[in-house]
Amino acid sequence: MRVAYLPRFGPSYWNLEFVSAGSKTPLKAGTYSNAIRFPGSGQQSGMDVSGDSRSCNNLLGTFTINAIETSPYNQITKLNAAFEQHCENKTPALRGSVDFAVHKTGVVGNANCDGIVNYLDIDYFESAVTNPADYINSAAWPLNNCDVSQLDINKDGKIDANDRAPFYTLLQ
Ligand SMILES: [Ca+2]
Ligand SMILES: [Ca+2]
Repeated sequence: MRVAYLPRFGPSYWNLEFVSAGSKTPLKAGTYSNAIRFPGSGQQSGMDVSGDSRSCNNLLGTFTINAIETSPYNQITKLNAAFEQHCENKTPALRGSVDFAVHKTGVVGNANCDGIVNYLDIDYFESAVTNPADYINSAAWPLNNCDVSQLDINKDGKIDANDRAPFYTLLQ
């Protein structure tokens, strides 16, 4: 799971990654202790909080998921978590929390999350249909908190080629 804070302007950014041991089990509410640097290992959960070009080579930490929700499209729609991270396994700690929710514009077909549907959505829509994971994980502003469900134009629970015809109808 990855949450990124990438402001449109300014130098500051944060990147937060959390994963359960073995990367097999979806994260749920609870505390994950003795986490090592993302992606963890088969026995240890993984985490990595970095920002402004600073990060740990190795780390030991703990993170607590207070609330997490995902959409049928495997997008994180809500996250409330706290973390403590010790770079290079040393005593000084980075402590913080993240409270995140997708921006639900409710505008069907609005692929670039700017509130309206027009030709500027075409490239983003095609990216989502071709590779939904890439679209969801896109580092490009403003997609990180876009509500992906608005690209399921025909409301069948999937974002795929079957949404193409109704999408282009929206643009007419
Ligand atoms: Ca748009
Ligand atoms: Ca669909």
